[in-house]
Amino acid sequence: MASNGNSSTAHKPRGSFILFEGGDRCGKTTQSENLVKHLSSKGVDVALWKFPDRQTAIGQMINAYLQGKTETDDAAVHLLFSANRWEKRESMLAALSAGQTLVVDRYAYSGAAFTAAKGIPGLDLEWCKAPDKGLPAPDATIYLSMMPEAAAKRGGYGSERYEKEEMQRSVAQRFQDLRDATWHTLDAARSIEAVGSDVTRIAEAAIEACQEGKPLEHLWL
Ligand code: DGP
Repeated sequence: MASNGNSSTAHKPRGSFILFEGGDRCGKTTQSENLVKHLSSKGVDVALWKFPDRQTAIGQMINAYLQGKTETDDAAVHLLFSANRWEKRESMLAALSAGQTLVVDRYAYSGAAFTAAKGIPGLDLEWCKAPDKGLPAPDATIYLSMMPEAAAKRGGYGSERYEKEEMQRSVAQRFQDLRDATWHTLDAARSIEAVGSDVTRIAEAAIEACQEGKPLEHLWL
């Protein structure tokens, strides 16, 4: 159908890409779910996404690796995590341009931080960032900051591969190296409500900026 510019969707502003990052057990799942509920209740078209997406064929390989059922070369598994983001890129762009706000639980910053944290010669932060260059960039990155010791006390780490205090300390350091203009660090040791009210403020500002025409950017180019 030809557009005459009068269609109600012709100038629909794009959705906002709001990302949660942080170490394991920092409260990302709770905060991202609460944010989606809050935004939905305000009539915002919003969806919750999570990486890795363990449903795809690549995601199932990642899942087996995280659960210790398979051993995979560290560089190869890094590229699988990245491929898992690239395979979702088109649907991500389609949702955003249709006006849907995406609240995303982990993304390329986790990708770079977790592999670089292993300290493997050759797999430094720049190497780790390279495969994700050009992916859609978040409009706001909410980093939930928490001491790994405190995170471990929250019911303890589970049995997955990276859920160990020493690894989490190293991951936290790498996240600091990845901070950029989208970054908002929140003290995640506070109550769910206190963190949540900061999250709401940041997310609403990001959504407003997109409604006012802020262009979507691309990672690390
Ligand atoms: P989660 O489903 O959020 O608990 O994530 C699973 C684990 O995988 C968690 O320890 C963080 C880690 N992780 C998430 N994304 C990546 C990635 O892109 N690369 C690597 N190496 N690890 C990741």
